[in-house]
Amino acid sequence: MFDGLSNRFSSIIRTFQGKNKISEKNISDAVEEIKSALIDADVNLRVVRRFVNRTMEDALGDKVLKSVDPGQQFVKVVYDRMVQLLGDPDSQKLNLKGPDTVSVILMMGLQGSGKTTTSAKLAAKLKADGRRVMMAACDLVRPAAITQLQVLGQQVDVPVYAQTDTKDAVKVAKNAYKEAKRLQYDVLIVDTSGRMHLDEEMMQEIHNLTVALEPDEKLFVADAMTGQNSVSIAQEFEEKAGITGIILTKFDSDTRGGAALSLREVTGKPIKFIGTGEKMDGLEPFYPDRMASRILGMGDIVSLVEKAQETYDEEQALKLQKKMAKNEFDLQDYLEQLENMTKMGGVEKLLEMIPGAKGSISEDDINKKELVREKAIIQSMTLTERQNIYIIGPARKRRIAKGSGTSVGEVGHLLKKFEKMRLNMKKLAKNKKYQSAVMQQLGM
Ligand SMILES: Nc1nc2c(ncn2[C@@H]2O[C@H](COP(=O)(O)OP(=O)(O)OP(=O)(O)O)[C@@H](O)[C@H]2O)c(=O)[nH]1
Ligand SMILES: [Mg+2]
Repeated sequence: MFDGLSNRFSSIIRTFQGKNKISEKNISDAVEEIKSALIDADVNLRVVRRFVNRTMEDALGDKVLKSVDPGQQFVKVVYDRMVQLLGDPDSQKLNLKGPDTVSVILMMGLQGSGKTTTSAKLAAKLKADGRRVMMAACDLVRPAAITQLQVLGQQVDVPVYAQTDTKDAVKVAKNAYKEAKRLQYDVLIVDTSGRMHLDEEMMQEIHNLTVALEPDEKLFVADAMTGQNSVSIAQEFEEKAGITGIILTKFDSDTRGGAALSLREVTGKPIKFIGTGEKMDGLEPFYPDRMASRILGMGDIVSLVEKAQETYDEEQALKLQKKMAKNEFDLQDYLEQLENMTKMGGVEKLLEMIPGAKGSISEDDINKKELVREKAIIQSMTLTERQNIYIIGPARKRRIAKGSGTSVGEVGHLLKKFEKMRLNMKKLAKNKKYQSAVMQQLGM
């Protein structure tokens, strides 16, 4: 994806790098090049025009032409505009309710766009985030659809609600919701049948589903290969059902990228995830900034972005420290840290990351098996339990132990250990000397 576009962009950009004098003519030539590159990538014409006009506006101002490093500034203008075109970093996250209510995610889109596969991928992802997820098989049109979802559900170890005694998708969805509520799941992902936007009856069904379920997220699943065609289809779905976000599948395919670059601008809805393969781990959050640097094919941009990322980590660390000082550090935070550690691949690194951890957790406390067990235990808790361990009485302990394949004793052990750790952290985080050390460590 984006190979062609990226080649064009990097050659345009290369001519600007290091140039310390550029003219208006240079800029308008470059923008003209960008325009034709975008059109060749099958980007919606209206979107191209807007992008080009805005880039021109920014680029012709004093900010670029009179700056010390106009080449670099121009590149930054293009980059910023590209990020903006792709979305807003704050709207990428799913909007789900708290864990004590069932949040509903409705998947919709054309036939074969990837709804069923993506439902299971998303279920796996949310489960890994500690959510209790169930799926509902509401494609009652294609004969094998229910089995397909069940097979995928088994693969990712997420239960599937299905009914073979009716063709009424709304009825199944409502029953699934009741069942999810009864069994205390907190996310219900509803797979629906593929529908042509021209089929009135099918579009009415998706409308009825949205009315019956009042979904928290209505995700339009679009195949990146359909190019800018998907734009008009998305608009139809928006009219009939409302869209809260877009998932672009088959990003791993060899398409020119037009859909990715057009959908957000035309619909105003964020692209939340991209599908990057047929397997269950082929789903990634969509980051406008990273995608922009990929499209622009630029290393410099990447380092710029990495710098920003560092600041983010610093902010996180400070936030965490504040929480600790107030004794608000909870099991959910702890779980996130455990997950960070798995990502970064080292206990040492983690201890450096959590202000206070190095002193308060002795390193022999941390052995790998125990961490895996702890993660499982916390994942079997509801978010409320993670936020307030004091509500965990004997009955909850039994449930958590059962859910995580551990014993009540092990659950109790984790709770005790966590309490002690938190107390130590609080003491440490309140210590003035320590605070200034943290600040210094963060370079502030
Ligand atoms: N390469 C690749 N293939 C994908 C991706 N997502 C889905 N697929 C494939 O696309 C095909 C259709 O996927 P489904 O999940 O069945 O699509 P659907 O929208 O549920 O289809 P209908 O229920 O028939 O409307 C399958 O062969 C999937 O493996 C992706 O991100 N990358
Ligand atoms: Mg399907």
